Amino acid sequence: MKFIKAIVKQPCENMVNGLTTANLGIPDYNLAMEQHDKYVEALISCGLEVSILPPDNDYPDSTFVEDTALLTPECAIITMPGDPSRRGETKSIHNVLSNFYDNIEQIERPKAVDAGDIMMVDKHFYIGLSDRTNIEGANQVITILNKYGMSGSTIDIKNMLHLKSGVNYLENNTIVATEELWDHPDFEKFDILKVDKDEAYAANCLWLNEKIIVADGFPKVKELVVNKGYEIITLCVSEFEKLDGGLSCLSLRF
Ligand code: CIR
Repeated sequence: MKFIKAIVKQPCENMVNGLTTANLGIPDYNLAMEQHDKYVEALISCGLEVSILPPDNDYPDSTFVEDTALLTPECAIITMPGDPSRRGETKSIHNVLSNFYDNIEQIERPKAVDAGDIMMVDKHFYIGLSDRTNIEGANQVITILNKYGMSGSTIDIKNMLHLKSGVNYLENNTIVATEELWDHPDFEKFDILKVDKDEAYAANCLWLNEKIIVADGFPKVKELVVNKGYEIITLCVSEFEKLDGGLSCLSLRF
């Protein structure tokens, strides 16, 4: 797998009104902008060409572009975000993706899918059933994937916002996962880097062309990833953590 391009959207001042369960306080917009700039630099240093979309104050959570589309080697699937306040975010993403994809599919209401619930492992996609993604939405994604010669399956999740809040694929048959998923039968075949409860946030690591971006401030996860032989980049994303967002949420990669 090689990623060539990424799409990001700058945070907006209205991010202070974003959805959250985190209890970590209100994000500092200026600091979020600085952290976002560093995030873009990191993507570039991993070899990606990055399209930077301007902020959109109408959608406080719109910097979390990952949720708005599933990008596969064969097609893009525009999602139907599970929270009504985020549904309008897909329009600008659809517009920009039409510059890159001939095949663009669309999830329709009342189905719901946030792509933060979808983990790609080669041509198979694990889809978390969460408060944001329902079975009808997941089934529509699987039907579309099948049409393009790919496959998908569902995973029930409980104590996390999105599937990728708790598990991420680091290529090389390796996943990094929080406790809820360590013994999941679907993940038996993988080598699992086991993330302790107190560092659960950092399970949202991002594999990009042989490097792994890890959230700063989580020494045990950093050690796990380094000991596995990966080259890492650490980034502080504290202002996005305040809105339950992690490293993967901040970009679409393809
Ligand atoms: C939300 O609750 O929708 C945003 N505050 C955070 C979205 C994070 N996205 C992700 O995990 N893919």
